[in-house]
Amino acid sequence: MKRIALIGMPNTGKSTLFNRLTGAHAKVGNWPGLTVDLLSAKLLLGGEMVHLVDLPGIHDLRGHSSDEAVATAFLSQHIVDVALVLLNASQIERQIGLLAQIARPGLPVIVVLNMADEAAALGITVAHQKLAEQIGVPVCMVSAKYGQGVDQLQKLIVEALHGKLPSGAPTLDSNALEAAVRQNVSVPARASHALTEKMDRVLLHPWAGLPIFFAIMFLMFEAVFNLGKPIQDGMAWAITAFRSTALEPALAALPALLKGLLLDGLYNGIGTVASFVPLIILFFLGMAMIEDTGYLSRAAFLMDALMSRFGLDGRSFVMILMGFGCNVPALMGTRVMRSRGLRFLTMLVIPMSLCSARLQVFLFFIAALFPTRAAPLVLFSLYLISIATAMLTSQLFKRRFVNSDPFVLEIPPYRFPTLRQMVLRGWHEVMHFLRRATRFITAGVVFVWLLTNFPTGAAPGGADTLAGHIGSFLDPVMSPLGIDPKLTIALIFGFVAKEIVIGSLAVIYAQEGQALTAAIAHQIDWVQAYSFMLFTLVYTPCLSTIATIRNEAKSAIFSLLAVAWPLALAWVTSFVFYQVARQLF
Ligand SMILES: Nc1nc2c(ncn2[C@@H]2O[C@H](COP(=O)(O)OP(=O)(O)OP(=O)(O)O)[C@@H](O)[C@H]2O)c(=O)[nH]1
Ligand SMILES: [Mg+2]
Repeated sequence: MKRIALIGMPNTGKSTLFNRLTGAHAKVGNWPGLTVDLLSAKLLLGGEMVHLVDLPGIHDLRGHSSDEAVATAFLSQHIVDVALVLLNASQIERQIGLLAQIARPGLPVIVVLNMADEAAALGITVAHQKLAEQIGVPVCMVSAKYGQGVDQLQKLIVEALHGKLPSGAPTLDSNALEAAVRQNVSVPARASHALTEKMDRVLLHPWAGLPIFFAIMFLMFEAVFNLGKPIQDGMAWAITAFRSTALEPALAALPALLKGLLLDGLYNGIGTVASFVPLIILFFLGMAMIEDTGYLSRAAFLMDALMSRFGLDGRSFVMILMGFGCNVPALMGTRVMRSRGLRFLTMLVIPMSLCSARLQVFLFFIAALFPTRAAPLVLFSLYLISIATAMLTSQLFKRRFVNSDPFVLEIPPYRFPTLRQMVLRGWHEVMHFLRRATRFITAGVVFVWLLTNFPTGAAPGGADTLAGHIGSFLDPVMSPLGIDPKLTIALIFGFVAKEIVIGSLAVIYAQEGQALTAAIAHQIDWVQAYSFMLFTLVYTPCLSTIATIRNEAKSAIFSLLAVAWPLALAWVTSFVFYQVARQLF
């Protein structure tokens, strides 16, 4: 199958074009360095199936960061049939140099000037036909985000695949290229993003910037919570109703044990986790707004000075924020860092980011034990503690992992997400949940069910079951934190995936929906709940996270540290909180 590669500098819209051409849902965001790995998808072009490959952004082919290495290794190891070189249409002069490096005899190249809409808004005009003639390579103006020019681009690709285009003019040297650009691209004397400048005067204000940032984050959490809670309640209600009206009658004839496994194990466990999915999607849409508008880059800028006191930098902060979604892509995102010390330190702190799987646990416990009014504040306090533990960790380890790379970040103009991008993003999150459900959650809840129901004869979930024995074995370590044996079992499974924590509570209590919330509220008070949440927040990240750390760091010792340190810190944090709070309340 023929192969087409998308090449360009970071943040030029490669992934957006990739999604546009293939209907895939690669992650897109207004942040340079979002794609750090190869993505490929098949697509039908002119009656032929071809592979389209989305590469991480590169500044030049001699780049030194791990994400650039992914791109250059791909280009040197694979045969590429057509190279689409993406340039930001409003920065052609700065980006054209890359074309000179990529073009080589025999390689058909198409220059794609993306973000034509932005260039037009800035008053930039490109005589792209003339430019194409002068440099001997086809040039196409597109707007990947809005779809303009994409048909034309597809036609060009088909022609290139059939050898109908001049392939790889051998003499594309950068001087000639720059001269051609000067002749054919006209930029008005003051091409500025007026709206961006206006907004940044407020949002990047020297002393108001940071408070505004935290206020925006808080408002976002509040909005997600207020919008999402009723939806989640509705889901929980529907899941309970489906069980009692349809499933129970349908399975009535099955043997009790099998029925227990299917209903109290699988259905309760997965149903309870699933009821949080709409809320999590809302949360991701909120994060996507912040990411896609370009505000994330501002956050990096605002936090850089503060972060550098802790041995990190603005990019590390952005990775921590990305970790609020899922730690795995955030860990991979550290590939843009050139300094090994900085990269390792950032990888050590990312697992402290309150990811969406932990968010489910917290939403559940907050709903069970705190009044609705207090809920957003309690949740926000956990986010702040998440950042604080990350800072504490980096403070303690910064001498071990020293940052040797100066921080340079280009701040992109504000861009507003389209409905299409939002829908793709929401869909991506649903798929993510389903993947984790098939990989971990199902097996986890079945396993918990076995532990809480065997040996037969013991009261399900009671002290004589296997789970009961494990729980009481660990009790001397966990009871000083106010964490009882049942919660301890849930935490053990949380090692695998944090989603299982809630799923396994549903199984352990053999309840779901409102009944489960009530059962837990009956068993523990808010101090215990908060201590449990603190432990869940900090302790060892899930299996996927550990595997990613192992893969990215390629060091067993570092991976061990990344598992052991959070576990120890979690214990101490919960212990201190619980012992102090017990004295006070
Ligand atoms: N206005 C406008 N914005 C665009 C266009 N194409 C992409 N964008 C936006 O530009 C930003 C970057 O897009 P991505 O597709 O993530 O860029 P990328 O080249 O894959 O970036 P890296 O993966 O970091 O190398 C996102 O906010 C997109 O929504 C376009 O044609 N017009
Ligand atoms: Mg990308």
